Amino acid sequence: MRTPYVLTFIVALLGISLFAYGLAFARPDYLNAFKTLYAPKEGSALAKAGCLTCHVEMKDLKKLNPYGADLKKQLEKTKDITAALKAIEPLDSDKDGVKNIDEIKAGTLPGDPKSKP
Ligand SMILES: [Ca+2]
Repeated sequence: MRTPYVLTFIVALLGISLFAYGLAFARPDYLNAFKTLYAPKEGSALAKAGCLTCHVEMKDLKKLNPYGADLKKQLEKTKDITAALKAIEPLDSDKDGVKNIDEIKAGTLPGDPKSKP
C-alpha cells in the first residue's frame, strides 16, 4: 500500500520542479524593479500585464516579446536590471512608432504593437 504515497510524492516533486523551472524564466525580481522604476498607472494595460510586459504567454515563459527580447540583450551587457531598463527606454521595441518610455508613461505595452497610446 506504499505505492500511492510514492506516486503522490513523485507527482508533487514534479509539480514543484515545473514551478521552479517556470520561475527561472519569469523574473519576479525584474518585474519588481520595473514597477519600482516606473510605477505603471493603476488600471492601465501595462499595470495589468505583469509578467506579460516581457513574456508572450504564461504557459511558455521562455518566449519573450520584442520588449523582453531587447531587455534580455541589454542584460547580457549589464547585470543591473535598472540600468538595462533605462538603456532600452529610447527604443521602439515593438515597432509601433512609439518609444518604449512613452508607452510606459502612457500605460501601454512596449512589447505589443497592438497596444499603444
Ligand atoms: Ca506598443
